[in-house]
Amino acid sequence: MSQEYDYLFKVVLLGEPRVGKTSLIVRYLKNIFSSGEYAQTLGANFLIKRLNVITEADSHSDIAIPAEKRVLLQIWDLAGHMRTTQVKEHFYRGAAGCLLVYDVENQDSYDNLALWYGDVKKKMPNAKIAVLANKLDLCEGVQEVQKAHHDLQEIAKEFEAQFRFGTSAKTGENVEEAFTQMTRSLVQGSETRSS
Ligand SMILES: Nc1nc2c(ncn2[C@@H]2O[C@H](COP(=O)(O)OP(=O)(O)O)[C@@H](O)[C@H]2O)c(=O)[nH]1
Ligand SMILES: [Mg+2]
Repeated sequence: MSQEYDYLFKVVLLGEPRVGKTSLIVRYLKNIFSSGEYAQTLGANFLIKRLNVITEADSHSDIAIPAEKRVLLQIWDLAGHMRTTQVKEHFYRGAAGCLLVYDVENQDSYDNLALWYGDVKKKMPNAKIAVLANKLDLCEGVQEVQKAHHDLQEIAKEFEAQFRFGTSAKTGENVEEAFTQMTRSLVQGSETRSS
């Protein structure tokens, strides 16, 4: 029997309680949104998503043909109100990518993201990093949206994040894009290393 996937990656979501980590995962996996708080994790350490990504043609290689890769994504969610210091080793172990999430309407969640980032640098120094500014749907007017994007740009630069997205688990804006971009980036990273 042929193997069912080309790559398996572990991706973790980090950030303060209530920023919408679980909602983002539920939106991505089930394409639904519930306005109630998800009290706990989804009852498991992680959830699985299968997806195919097309890698970009590699200009440094003779074979400049984009290829489709089958990926199994292991998405890890944080239980309830775990604080950074309590995050278990097994949560970080083997993670290839990290989505750092804050809430655009919650300044503390923005300020405290540095604590999570510090953890990431210590525990998973080679992980690819994305910063997600979630709840973008709550921004009112052009100015607020602009400020949100400006803040996001600043923090992504500070964290040397590979990419950043303004998201909304409520409307679905950029949710699939964020996970797909992370996956594509992980595939590309692996291909470059192995060639
Ligand atoms: N308006 C809005 N509310 C959101 C969004 N994402 C999550 N929420 C709400 O924020 C609260 C916390 O979400 P939850 O996913 O449990 O956050 P977690 O603790 O980070 O996992 C819930 O009431 C969600 O319905 C979003 O993008 N927009
Ligand atoms: Mg949660």
